[in-house]
Amino acid sequence: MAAIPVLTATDENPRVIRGACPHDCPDTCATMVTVEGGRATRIQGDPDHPFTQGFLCAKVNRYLERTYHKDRLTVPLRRVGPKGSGQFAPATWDEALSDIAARLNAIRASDDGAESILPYSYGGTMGYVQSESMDRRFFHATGASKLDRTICATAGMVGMQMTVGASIGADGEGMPHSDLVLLWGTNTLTANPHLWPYVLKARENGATVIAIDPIRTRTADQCDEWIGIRPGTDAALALGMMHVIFAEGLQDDDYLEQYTLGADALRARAAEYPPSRVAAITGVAEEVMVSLARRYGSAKAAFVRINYGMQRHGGGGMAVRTIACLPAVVGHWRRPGGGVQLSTSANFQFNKTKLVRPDLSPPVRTINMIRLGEALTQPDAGVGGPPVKALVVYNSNPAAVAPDTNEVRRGLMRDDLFTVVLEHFQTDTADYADWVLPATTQLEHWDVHFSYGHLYATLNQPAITPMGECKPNSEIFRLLAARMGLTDPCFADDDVTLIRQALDATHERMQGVTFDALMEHGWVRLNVPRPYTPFATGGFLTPSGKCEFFSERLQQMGLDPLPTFTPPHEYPEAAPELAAKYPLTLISSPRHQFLNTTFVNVESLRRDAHPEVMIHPEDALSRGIVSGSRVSVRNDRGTFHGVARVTDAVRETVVWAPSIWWLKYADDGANANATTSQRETDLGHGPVFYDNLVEVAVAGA
Ligand SMILES: Nc1nc2c(c(=O)[nH]1)N[C@H]1C(S)=C(S)[C@@H](COP(=O)(O)OP(=O)(O)OC[C@H]3O[C@@H](n4cnc5c(=O)[nH]c(N)nc54)[C@H](O)[C@@H]3O)O[C@H]1N2
Ligand SMILES: Nc1nc2c(c(=O)[nH]1)N[C@H]1C(S)=C(S)[C@@H](COP(=O)(O)OP(=O)(O)OC[C@H]3O[C@@H](n4cnc5c(=O)[nH]c(N)nc54)[C@H](O)[C@@H]3O)O[C@H]1N2
Ligand SMILES: [Mo]
Repeated sequence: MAAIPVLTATDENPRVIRGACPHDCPDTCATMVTVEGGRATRIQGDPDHPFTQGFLCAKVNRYLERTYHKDRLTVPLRRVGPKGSGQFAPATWDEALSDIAARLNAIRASDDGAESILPYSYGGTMGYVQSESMDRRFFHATGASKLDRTICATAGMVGMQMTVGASIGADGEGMPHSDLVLLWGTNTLTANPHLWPYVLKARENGATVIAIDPIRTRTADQCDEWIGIRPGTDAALALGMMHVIFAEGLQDDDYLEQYTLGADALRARAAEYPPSRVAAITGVAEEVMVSLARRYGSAKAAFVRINYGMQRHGGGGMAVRTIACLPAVVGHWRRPGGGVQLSTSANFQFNKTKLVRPDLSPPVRTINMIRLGEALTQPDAGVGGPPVKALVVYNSNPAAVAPDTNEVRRGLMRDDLFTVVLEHFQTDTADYADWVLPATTQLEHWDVHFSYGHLYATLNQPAITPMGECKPNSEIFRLLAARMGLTDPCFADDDVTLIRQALDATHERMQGVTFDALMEHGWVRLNVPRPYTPFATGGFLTPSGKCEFFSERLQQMGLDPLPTFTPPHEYPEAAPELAAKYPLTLISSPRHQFLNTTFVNVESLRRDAHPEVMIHPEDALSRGIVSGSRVSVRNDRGTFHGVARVTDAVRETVVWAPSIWWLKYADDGANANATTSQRETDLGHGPVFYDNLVEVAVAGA
């Protein structure tokens, strides 16, 4: 590929500015933005970056269209109509900041105190500066309640912590050395597309590629095999694989002996999962399961890419933990391309303490973000303490993404709730705000990024000046801190200072990750070998230093210390009455062209699309549904509608509603989260978006 000239900011036009894709995706691409006459005219992937490899995804190729969208918010807006009506009038920054500062300070001074202020943020941008620095300092210093940011990954994260010790796993760059690739609960081509070239290289080198997913996704379609497992039953499949591996002597006794804890106990547990039992639980035929186990057991370096889809079930933490045991049973961690990868995030050791200043916070309560509905509608926020009286939302769109949107909306409608939303667009959440503040995009601000799918740190330099009166999140919190009389000198740090503080890290993996190196190259590999084999000779980050099949920590938490199959909350066998009413499991994983709710309003990506519901021919037939029928999807929590597509790409009793739609683009003002619950996973207090029984029926026009 031709080299792209990278010029410095002082050179003549056109300039190429290096950046980072800010989105919540494992790929964290290195971008190059061409700027001509002050306007960004082109965005492309860095051809030299080992993961980005010069291409961007369907969505981020449209980043300029999104940035220059006619609906970009460019001035502060004050609500002038009823909540939810979307009626706003422009205001000055001075008016907005004065009013917000006065309202928040009044709450702090009231009997309920500062804990009745709740920040709400998630992955709109993944950069440290705009998501985890000045904002956190601000809320810490005001004494606001803390937010437990569980909405995506904590079940799996804790599952990994309990087993290998941290969110660390196999390096994708080793995948070409693999002789078997399992894409297990991951829609790679949609959600992690920059891993795909490595999957193809492994296959060129002779590897078989297998997808394990209740849906035959576009990824599964490209694999050599698709195993259409029943949702929420992955731990049983993994235990069944271990059963066969131990029974047939395919385990690596030396690795087990040296680097694991509880191998005998695991072997006894696996013995409880013979193929017949596993087939009954998982819906995977015995011979398919046994063949998978044999191939896994006899492979030299199988790469198991698990992703977050499988952990969105009641037993999701245990599912991840159980699968994470597999490479230690067969010793695949020893070799490049072998092991399991959920996330690479814990390899990055930025100086978060300096960034977020936890010392500024008094002891306060913590509210779980997936229970926002409950927090806003129950007087003691469901966790004790004062009611939530102010909500400050940034980098998130909870009206559409949080589970149980009907309860969330009842909360957002409260007249006594003061809501501030920092946004690029008038989202469903912004419609409920008292103040909407216009925020900059990644083209307009500084940032520095980790990745959860590779091992490169990336810098983002601003390419253009902020649109209209937009300000970076960091600046908005800086200004609010000043208005509210917060005087700690840390509120004066500018964005480049924040980046330098993040990089002020001592961990040996961070050596060489410096501001100068990032300014020069745009991205820097962590100080680890390439490919990286973190557990080739043990070195697990658990208390014992071993891969913990037996976990004393789980035992202390009152949980099963060994891997086990934990059924979903809405498991038909355990809840026959519920299943009689609602016999189908709804999966609402991402639509290829959307990034959670980001990009839904970009016309070239939404096109003429409408919410869809994929249903198996047998399930459709018995309900009189044909492709094109308008259907309702419903349970006791709520209802949404979509257009049916009858397809054998979903297994029987599973329906798929590609997500996450903006409520305002749906003809009934609802999306899949009308039906999802605020219940938590077994580990990590995570959401159970796909552990969701529903019924589907033909609906009137
Ligand atoms: N294009 C695009 N890319 C994205 C996103 C996006 O919205 N759009 N979102 C980003 C974010 S925030 C995240 S967290 C990741 C999400 O991406 P992934 O981690 O890949 O997660 P999901 O897409 O939620 O689910 C992946 C697959 O798991 C399957 N699945 C569901 N339940 C089960 C189960 O019980 N067992 C098994 N084996 N499979 C199951 C689903 O059918 C789906 O195909 O992607 C990121 N990348
Ligand atoms: N039913 C169902 N629900 C789900 C999921 C699912 O698969 N199914 N997935 C879940 C998952 S994995 C996740 S991670 C969450 C995602 O939930 P969120 O993190 O809320 O993600 P988005 O919906 O993309 O909303 C991010 C918002 O941040 C804004 N934003 C981006 N950059 C900036 C910035 O610099 N400043 C400010 N102020 N705003 C910015 C964007 O405009 C966008 O509106 O949703 C969860 N909800
Ligand atoms: Mo996510």
